[in-house]
Amino acid sequence: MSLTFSETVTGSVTDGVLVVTIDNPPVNAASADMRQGLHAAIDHAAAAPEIAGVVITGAGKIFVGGADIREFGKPMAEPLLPQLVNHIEASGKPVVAAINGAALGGGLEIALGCHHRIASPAAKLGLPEVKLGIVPGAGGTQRLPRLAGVVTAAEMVATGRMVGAEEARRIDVIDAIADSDLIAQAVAAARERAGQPPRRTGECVIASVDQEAFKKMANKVLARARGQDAPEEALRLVRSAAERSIAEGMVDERATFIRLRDSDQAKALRHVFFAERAAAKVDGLDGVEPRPIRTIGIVGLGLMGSGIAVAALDGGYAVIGADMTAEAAQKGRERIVALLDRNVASGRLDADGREKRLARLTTSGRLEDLADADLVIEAVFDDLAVKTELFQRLEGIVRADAVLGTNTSYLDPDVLAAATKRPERVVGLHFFSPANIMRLVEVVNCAKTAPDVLATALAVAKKLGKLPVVSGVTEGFIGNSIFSAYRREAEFLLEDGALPEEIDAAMEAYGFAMGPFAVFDLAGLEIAWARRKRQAATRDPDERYVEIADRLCEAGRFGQKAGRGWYAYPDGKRTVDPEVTALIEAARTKKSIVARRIEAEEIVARLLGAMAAEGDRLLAAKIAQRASDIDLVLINGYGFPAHKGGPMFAAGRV
Ligand code: 3H9
Repeated sequence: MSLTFSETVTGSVTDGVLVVTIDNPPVNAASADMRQGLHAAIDHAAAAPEIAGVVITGAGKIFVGGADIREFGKPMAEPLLPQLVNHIEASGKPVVAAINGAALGGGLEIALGCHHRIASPAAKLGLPEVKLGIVPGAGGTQRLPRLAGVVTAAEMVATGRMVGAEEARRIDVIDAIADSDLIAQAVAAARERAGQPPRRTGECVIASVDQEAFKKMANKVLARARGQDAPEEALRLVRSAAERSIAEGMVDERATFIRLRDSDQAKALRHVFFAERAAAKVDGLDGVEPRPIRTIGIVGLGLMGSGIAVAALDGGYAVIGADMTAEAAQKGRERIVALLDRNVASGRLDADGREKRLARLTTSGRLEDLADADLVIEAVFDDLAVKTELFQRLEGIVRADAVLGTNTSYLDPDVLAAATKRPERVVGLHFFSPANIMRLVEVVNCAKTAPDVLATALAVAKKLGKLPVVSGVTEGFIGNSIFSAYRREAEFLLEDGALPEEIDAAMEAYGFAMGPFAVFDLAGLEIAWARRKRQAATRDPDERYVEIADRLCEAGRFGQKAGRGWYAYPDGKRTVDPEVTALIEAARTKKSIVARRIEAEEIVARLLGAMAAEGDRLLAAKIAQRASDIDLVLINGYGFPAHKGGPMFAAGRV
């Protein structure tokens, strides 16, 4: 018999156990209707003598994706999620969570309120609330440490890290992994526990806390959290779970949750969350099927190419890495192996995973060996003649339907495409270095790119675990266009009176991991110098042009690798260099600029303003589809602090 508890919650009785299914697409979020339905289901079981226990599961591939983020900021209907979780935990009849897929945030909190947890092998569990600028608000900070211990729980809550079923079992967050039929196993578990006092997580005693381990973990987490409030609050709440009752802990947790939920950081991070989902929706691609890609060819196995190769191997593809000579290909192979080894050393990859990846890799010094590739990505020297010749040679090698991707940063991919016989198969795939780590890929929709080629590039980037953002063609695409505007304004600030260390300090206090001048030094100054020299002949003489960077390069100050740039690096440590200060002062004098003191607030406002103005230009020119795409590019490729939402959000453009 089928029972209906609400629009999103139904039940059926199997073997005397009420199996409750949450069906609230797309992610079974804990909406008001879902909470009411689940509450009613528990009441129904309590009142029905023929029911021995309850199983809670989710329809489809997800258990519960968390609280409904769209309800944040609106008045909440009862039962609130913490009330619901307490109600489940208080049930006199055993309640078993059959975790069929992702149990995240409020979803895991519901599972923690159950008396027994069984997960399917593919399930993912976690409390990712800090990624939304909040802490869990339905007991997660109090119940997770009662199962996993304070240190493990605090690390999970403060970083938002998800764990798979294996790890969840190891740290006692779940009781078992289902072999085959999850629901049958959960029903059997409920029957077995019928009539016994339920094991309530909230009544478990917390094991004593290893203070040293906690401190070490907390320092690491806080160093990465720079300026964000939620991770610190998460650490505090989990730690104090060991020192007070769950009721007291939950009052504090709830108050903290509400305070953070209404904070600017949380608003910014919610914007980022929805921006990521919006970026996947690209005009003109509805119903367009990507081409099937199994084998990815990569030409040029330098730093960028080998990073892309590792990303492609991680994504499950067969990879053919090619370079101009057998020797260069061998060097590339060694680079790829070294990157995999590094992942093994850091625990991100196991030995088996390394072997499986290497079995899918071939390297060659002959382009002809790319014949089987479904997609070839070139990552050779950023020179139009070199890339054009390469694409023309590839045309004689790969199948007619193979896709050609270019990783150029500054060249015009339309010119490159026009030099080929089938420009419709050319697309830009602009990775960021190190390509196996950085999440952003600018997918460049060239003038002639076919819709299914664009869809293919997006699908591949997604499978590599990347965040693809579509850009139109303009010099530097979205990211480097904005970054150029940022650089230009930073140099104006120098002339006007600020020093590199003051500008960097202001931006670092704002939330950037590194200020602009530290970044220039890290990236090296010579490429931008070469570009400025190329542009010199066509530059408008009335345009404001700051020569200080040219003076630095002329003095051989090419950045951190050279040991000197905007800063000096004695023993590798970034240090203010009076020689640079003198160069800046000389440049001001030459232009008769009287330096004035510029406060951090003005520095931040001017740099953000310059970025947003360039963003406006990109939107008007339809280079970017939407303001939030620009925010994602800056956050994921250029270190813009996510908790400020990106330059367009910060400037009120969203
Ligand atoms: C929380 O739980 C607080 C509690 O502690 C306290 C409460 C008191 N709500 O990602 P996808 C939408 S905070 C509303 O492409 P996937 C999403 O916008 C929450 N909507 O799917 C998209 O909509 P559209 C903690 C949500 O299969 C659609 O679902 N939980 C929510 O690749 C598909 O999303 C999290 O932070 C939501 N919670 O991945 C988990 N989640 O189609 C956040 C998704 O209109 N969610 N949507 O663009 C995720 O990580 C992924 O969505 C998930 C599925 C892994 C679940």
